[in-house]
Amino acid sequence: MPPTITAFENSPDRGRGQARDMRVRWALEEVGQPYDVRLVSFAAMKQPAHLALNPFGQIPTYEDGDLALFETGAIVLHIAERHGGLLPTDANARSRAIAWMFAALNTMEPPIVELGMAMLFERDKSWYAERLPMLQDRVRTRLGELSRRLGGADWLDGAFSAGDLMMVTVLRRLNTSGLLDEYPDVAAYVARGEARPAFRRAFDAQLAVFQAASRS
Ligand SMILES: N[C@@H](CCC(=O)N[C@@H](CS)C(=O)NCC(=O)O)C(=O)O
Repeated sequence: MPPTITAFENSPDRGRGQARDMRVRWALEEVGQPYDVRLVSFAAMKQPAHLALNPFGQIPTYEDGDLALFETGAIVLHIAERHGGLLPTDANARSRAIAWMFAALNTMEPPIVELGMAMLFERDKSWYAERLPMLQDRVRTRLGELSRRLGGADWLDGAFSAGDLMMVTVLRRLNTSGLLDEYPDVAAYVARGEARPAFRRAFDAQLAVFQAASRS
């Protein structure tokens, strides 16, 4: 039996591949592991059956035999550890790739999510215009640091790894902010990730879900 992941039945991102099941789909595609998808509604995500898989009532989850996981970091790491192709074999390089996964989730993603939330939900608030530049600058700081570290390299640390996969999915959340355009090398890094055949397959699969939901 292939592993089963959960994803939005009707993703609020309208198939743009911003929902976090995209990370897990991409990782599974990179390692060539077929998978099943169970689509869930917002209401179902808050019901006991889903809460047993993810206590926070979120997607994605991952089930494989008697293992159930939540949190994309843990799921992608699990996939990368059990299949070749997403983590280097050298022990130190492997640890560095995992460090980049944590950096994507713990250092890059928080200010990016904060900005995204404000742009989505605070536009009509009196403080929005004043707060926005501060949120943008926090993201710019991280993008500048990342750009300096990339230093024109294709990937963060040698060959493409789960660290890049996680970083690219986090950076893609900036697609509508215009901020990536200010860092052409980071934008090119994201584009390199998006050009990978495994990314395309994952993207098309989640887009097909949205298109089917729109037709019904
Ligand atoms: N830290 C979690 C975040 C999961 C998350 O935020 N999932 C979103 C979709 S991308 C979700 O389920 N949102 C609906 C909700 O929180 O009710 C992870 O990386 O798995």
